[in-house]
Amino acid sequence: MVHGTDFKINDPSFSTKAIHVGNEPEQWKSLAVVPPISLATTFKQDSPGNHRGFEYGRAGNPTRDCLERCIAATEECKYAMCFASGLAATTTIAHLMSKGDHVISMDDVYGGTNRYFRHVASRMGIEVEFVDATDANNVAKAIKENTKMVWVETPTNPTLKLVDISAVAAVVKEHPNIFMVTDNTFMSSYMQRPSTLGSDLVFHSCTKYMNGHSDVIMGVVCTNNDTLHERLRFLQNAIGAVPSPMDCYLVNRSLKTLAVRMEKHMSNGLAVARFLEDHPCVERVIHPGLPSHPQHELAKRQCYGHSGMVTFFIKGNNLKVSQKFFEHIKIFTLAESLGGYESLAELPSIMTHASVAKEERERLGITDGLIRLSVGLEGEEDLLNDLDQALNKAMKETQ
Ligand code: P1T
Repeated sequence: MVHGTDFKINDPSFSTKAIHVGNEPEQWKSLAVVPPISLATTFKQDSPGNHRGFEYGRAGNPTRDCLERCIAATEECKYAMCFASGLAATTTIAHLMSKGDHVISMDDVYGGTNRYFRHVASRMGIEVEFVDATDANNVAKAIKENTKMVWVETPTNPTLKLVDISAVAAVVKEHPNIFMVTDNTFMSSYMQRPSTLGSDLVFHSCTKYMNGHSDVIMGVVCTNNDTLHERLRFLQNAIGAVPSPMDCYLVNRSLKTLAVRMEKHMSNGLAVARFLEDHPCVERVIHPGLPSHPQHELAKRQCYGHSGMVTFFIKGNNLKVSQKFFEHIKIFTLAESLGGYESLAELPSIMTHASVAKEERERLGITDGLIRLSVGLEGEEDLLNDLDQALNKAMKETQ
């Protein structure tokens, strides 16, 4: 584990599962060590309705099946179901509800999740209420007769607030009709496993760390709950927002290096956070691994470490200075998304969270001077030097 941190000790068998579960050569006649990409959309039946596990590609596909079994193992879950994007997974989860149901969502979530709840789910008669779930009491207070789902994201995108998963799960468990979903995207299954803390469903945008190469859009939902699994498996086929076999192959391939990638994301991310904390052109740095993070103790109790996500407020905290910073970065690339091997930087107020109303952004602290970094796997010194020169130039040119 990275120098100077004392997060929970991780499962020493994590990589063994990520490499082998669902990838057993014995499942193929050829004994292929790497699962084949099965492009077939349909599968021969022995007699009508009598098949050997696969019938039609939307309902099930051998390459997707390998990936789903592998992800389930990394999340310590019985089941995983993959979707064509993170938002396709969100949409499918939302179909677990009916008109008139009430949803409690963490107030600080990915802009697209916020947009889906506010402008899509709500138009289908689902009532969505946003609360600050950093305090589990706020969730308890918001529960109503018709509450069906509690949705949390931790750490949040982009302000890196933490939700105490066990505390919220304890509130939810008092109400047998309510299920809890945890968006684990910012951590990957290597750094945090919400099902072990009581979350009924675990969600990822696999587009991020789980794939880690910025070349696949995909989502996944994991669970140990047989009833939720059965319904979601039905919806996966009935709604049909499934990923392609090629994408399933790529994400399955990427999981083999998840542990080593995450360790390096964490060490580079912490080096960047510590560097920025001492930089004269930075107002404040947010990183759960820093003692200055208000929920540092919770982070150490809940997580096995942190990813490469670092958020900071540039000095001046305005658009002019952040725009100059983005003009000068060279190794960091100005782009949306996160979790890939390459370092990215973005301005949530104008990019990933532009769909969140201005007043709401201001209340959450998503200002024009809040810069989000997805620290990649490049050389640490190169990353620090790049940030240093871009910050210094941004300051000089705006004074
Ligand atoms: O992009 P997609 O695979 O559909 O996943 C949506 C999503 C869900 N949850 C979290 C926490 C996310 O960060 C995302 C996607 N986020 C970005 C594209 C971004 O740059 O923040």
